[in-house]
Amino acid sequence: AQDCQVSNIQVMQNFDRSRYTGRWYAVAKKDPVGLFLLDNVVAQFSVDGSGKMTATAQGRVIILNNWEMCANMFGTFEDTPDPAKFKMRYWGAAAYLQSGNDDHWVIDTDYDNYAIHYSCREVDLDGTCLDGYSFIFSRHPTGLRPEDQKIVTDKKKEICFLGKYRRVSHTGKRCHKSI
Ligand code: FEN
Repeated sequence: AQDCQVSNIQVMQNFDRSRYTGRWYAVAKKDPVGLFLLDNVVAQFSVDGSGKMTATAQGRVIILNNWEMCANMFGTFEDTPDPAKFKMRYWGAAAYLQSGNDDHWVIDTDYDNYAIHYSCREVDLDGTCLDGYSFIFSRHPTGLRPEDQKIVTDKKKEICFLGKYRRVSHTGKRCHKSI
C-alpha cells in the first residue's frame, strides 16, 4: 500500500492543533543527515491567541570535545492548505545550534497517547525521501502503550522509515523538568 512517494504520504485527517498542545515525549526518532538532537527529547506545542502554532523542544546534544549540552529549540509554524502539514522555522537558544526551515507533518495521532511526526528535507529525483527525520511522540514519559505500538509500526512502514528509528532514552542527563 506504500510506494514511498513523499507526495502520496497520508497525513492526519482533520488535524486539531488545539488538542495537540502540551507536552510530548519523543520515544523514537529517525535522524536526518547532519546535526540533530541526541536523546532526552521533549516537545511542547502551543497555540496562541490568533491560532498560530508554536513549539519548543529540549534535547541533549554533544558538541565539540564531548561537551554535553541541553539544546533549547524554538519553532514557529506556518499553515498550509492541509491542516496537518506545516512549514516549521526553527532555531536554537544558543548560537552554535543550527537553524532552518523544515516541513512538519503530523502523520497520525490520538492526541492523548501517541503521535507520529514526519519531515522530509530533500525529495529524491524518483519522488522518495532522500533526507528526512521523524519523531514518535508519547504523552507518557514511560513510552508507548502496548495497544498503540502496532499503529505506530504500521505508520513507520507507510512513511518508509521502518527500521530507521532509534529509541530516545530519557535517562541520565535530562534536559527538561519534572519527569
Ligand atoms: C520538533 C517539534 C517541536 C519543535 C521543534 C522541533 C525540531 C527540532 C529540531 C532540532 C534540531 C537540532 C539541531 C541541533 C544542533 C520537531 C521536535 C523545534 C529540528 C540542528 C549540534 C550538535 C553538535 C554541535 C553543534 C550543534 O545544532 N546540534 O557541535
